[in-house]
Amino acid sequence: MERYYQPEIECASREQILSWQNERLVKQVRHVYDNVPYYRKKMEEKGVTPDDIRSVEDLHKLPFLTKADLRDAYPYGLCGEPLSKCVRIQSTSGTTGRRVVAFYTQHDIDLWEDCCARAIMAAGGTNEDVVQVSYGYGLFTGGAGLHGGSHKIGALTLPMSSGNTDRQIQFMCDLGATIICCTPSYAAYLAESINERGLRDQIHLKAGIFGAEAWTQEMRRDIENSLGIKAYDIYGLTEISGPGVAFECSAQTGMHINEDHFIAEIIDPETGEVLPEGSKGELVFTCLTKEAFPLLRYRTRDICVLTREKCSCGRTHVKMSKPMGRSDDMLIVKGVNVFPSQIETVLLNKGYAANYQIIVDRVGNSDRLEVQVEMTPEMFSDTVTLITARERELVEALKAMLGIYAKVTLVAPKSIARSEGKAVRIVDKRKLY
Ligand code: DLL
Repeated sequence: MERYYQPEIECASREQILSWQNERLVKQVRHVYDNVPYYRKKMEEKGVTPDDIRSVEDLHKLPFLTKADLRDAYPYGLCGEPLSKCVRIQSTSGTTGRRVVAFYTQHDIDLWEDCCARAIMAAGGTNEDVVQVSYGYGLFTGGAGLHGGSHKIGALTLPMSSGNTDRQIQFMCDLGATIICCTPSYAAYLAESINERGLRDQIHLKAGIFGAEAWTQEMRRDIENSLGIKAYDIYGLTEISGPGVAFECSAQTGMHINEDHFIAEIIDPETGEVLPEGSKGELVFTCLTKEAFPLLRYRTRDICVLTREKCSCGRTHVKMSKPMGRSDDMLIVKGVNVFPSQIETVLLNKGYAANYQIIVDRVGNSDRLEVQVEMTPEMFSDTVTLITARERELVEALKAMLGIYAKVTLVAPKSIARSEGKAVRIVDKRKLY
């Protein structure tokens, strides 16, 4: 079991980590150049050869990969191994209508599951735990990744997948699940359902591992309080394997990126320039150990900050902040940049649950922003005057946060459709993309 908390790797010195990265990068660039004609062409276009890449210092010479490249090369164009060596594909949920298909050899699956095992151990998991995996199984990486990680640490694994909330709660109670893995929005829904049924004292959860979508510190506190657990963030993306690329430790101050497998950079999303540590920008990953889908300098579109401050948990791997939005789905309303997480922060600070929808529309040439928010059951019996006053209060708070007017509509409890996977927070009727 100790194999999956690997202090010799997770707490290694910066020099040691760099030396692994240098050696692996050189090997990986050669592997990609020799086996992925699509990327070789991109290197040639930029006038770079594998001989130019001698260490991490040379990384900036390599061309970026973007989702557009994945689309162009779909389905096999970025695969670095013969199909006879590949044993699995996973795919994105395709909410944007553009599917990503990633390939894995058995070695890739093994390393991916190691990363997820590290995440579960960092959340206090051991082989004594009962881990309920309520991320979707199937093409989505959430179920498969956490399932594999849970097996690796020898925990009893409940492969629930998402949905069927009654059964989730029954198994959670009957089998004494101690760790739950799901999206934060589903965790909030489960918490609501458990408390409604008066079953809070029948659950034995101690921790939750939540990711795959943006969630705020306020939402973390809400889930922690309503379930009596510690809630850990986990990050990843299908292109770079899935969950476990980065995960939170007991410090809960950012997610350690598994630097023995991935090099992280922060770039200016407009210019592509590499930014100094501590800057806010777009996260870019280079896979060091993957065989079948070895993406180099992949632009995630996630906006965040990297820090190397000493962590109280002892891990030395660089930490990424929670993504603060995406460079591609950030809303621009009336010319102002709006991150859904800002709106969520206001709502949770004002005592609402994270059940809301942001609707953007265009009337004539003018953008209209509306936030529909569910009232709490207590508020629902309030007078119309009181409800109007609450709406006005939210309008003011949102204006202070965003700098623009947003219409606020308080709607009945439970009237916004619940999600078993990623919540649909934004309805952009302008169709600008
Ligand atoms: O969401 C992988 C995953 C599964 C991560 C389970 C964590 C837990 P995709 O469907 O490819 O993969 O979506 C990747 O989701 O680029 C981020 O924008 C967002 N995302 C993932 N984790 C987080 C997180 C999975 N912890 C995209 N916080 C990424 C905020 C996240 N956003």
